[in-house]
Amino acid sequence: MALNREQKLKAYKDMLLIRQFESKLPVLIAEGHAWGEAHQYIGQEAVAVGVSSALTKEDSVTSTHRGHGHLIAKGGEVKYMFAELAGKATGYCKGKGGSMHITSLEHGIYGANGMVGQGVCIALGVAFANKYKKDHTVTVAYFGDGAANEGTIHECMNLASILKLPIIFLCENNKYAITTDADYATSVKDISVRAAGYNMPGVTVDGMDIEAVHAATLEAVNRARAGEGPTLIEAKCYRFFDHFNSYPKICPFRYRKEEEIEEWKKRDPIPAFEQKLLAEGVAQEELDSIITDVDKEIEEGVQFMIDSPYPDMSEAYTDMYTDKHYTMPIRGW
Ligand SMILES: Cc1ncc(C[n+]2csc(CCOP(=O)(O)OP(=O)(O)O)c2C)c(N)n1
Ligand SMILES: [Mg+2]
Repeated sequence: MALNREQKLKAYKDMLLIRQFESKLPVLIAEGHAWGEAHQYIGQEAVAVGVSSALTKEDSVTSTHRGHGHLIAKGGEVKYMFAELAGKATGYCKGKGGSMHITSLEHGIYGANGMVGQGVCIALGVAFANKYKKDHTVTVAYFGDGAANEGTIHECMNLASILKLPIIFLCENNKYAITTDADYATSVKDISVRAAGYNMPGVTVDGMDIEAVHAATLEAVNRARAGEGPTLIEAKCYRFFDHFNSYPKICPFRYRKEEEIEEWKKRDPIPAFEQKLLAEGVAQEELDSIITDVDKEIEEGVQFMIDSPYPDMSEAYTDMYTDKHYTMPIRGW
């Protein structure tokens, strides 16, 4: 079923929230509020939002190192996300997960993942458990074009197929794995054709078009819920910025042409969707008020992050899966 008016406006808001969250992040890192690297999702918003618009709250997702958009699209609140990225006690993982391991089981997010491809293995376990419980939920395993060439993905697709697991393999083909062009590193033009090798449907969809992503995901969701097993969806998209925020500083090597970036930016999913909504009769004022709401949510989120405390020192070893015997004693603690 196509998105209705209310769902479309929600999707528009979610795409803007992701864009604004990701735009704010390098600023917060430069100002010393947040830590680490930011793998920005800017340019790919239509994928996460299109996928989540076909899921229910109970459905699950495993994410990647470029995972902020996946969590926001699944209902994550930006204030707890900012706090997490700043290592604050109020963050989704009490400040201990950070950008690349942010998790919120309440939203069905079984973690972002710094290990490329490994979220897919976790998704397989989640889907297996849910099939066993007969709860009719679906799990989406996000991975990139780079991850698509890792062995683990292929093992997971085979197992999911023979066990008919309710899982969607969602490949975000943004054309690059750090600096490696998918056209060079991948044996096929469309990654979706690999589905045939695992006896499951495979489809390539325009990842810059939120409604196209929604439609393809919904079909796969219906199939999974009906017990018919997995689907591979390849969403062709593009990241507008570099691999992570400070990447150009450590690697000035230009691996893509400015003209290519400009061409993709012309297909920016947000203005494209905005034009579509206006053509369908949504008033500019309504879109403006959504923009104002998003700006406010971001501003309040940043303030929440700044006002939040760091975790207490006594929390250093709680919620951790580290054997105390193998941790290094830290001087002065
Ligand atoms: C197992 C593993 N190998 C290598 C890396 C280093 N690494 C981090 S991101 C990345 C590229 C991933 O590309 P892709 O899957 O296309 O995701 P994208 O960054 O484009 O979203 C690599 C090689 C890693 N983190 N984990
Ligand atoms: Mg990629």
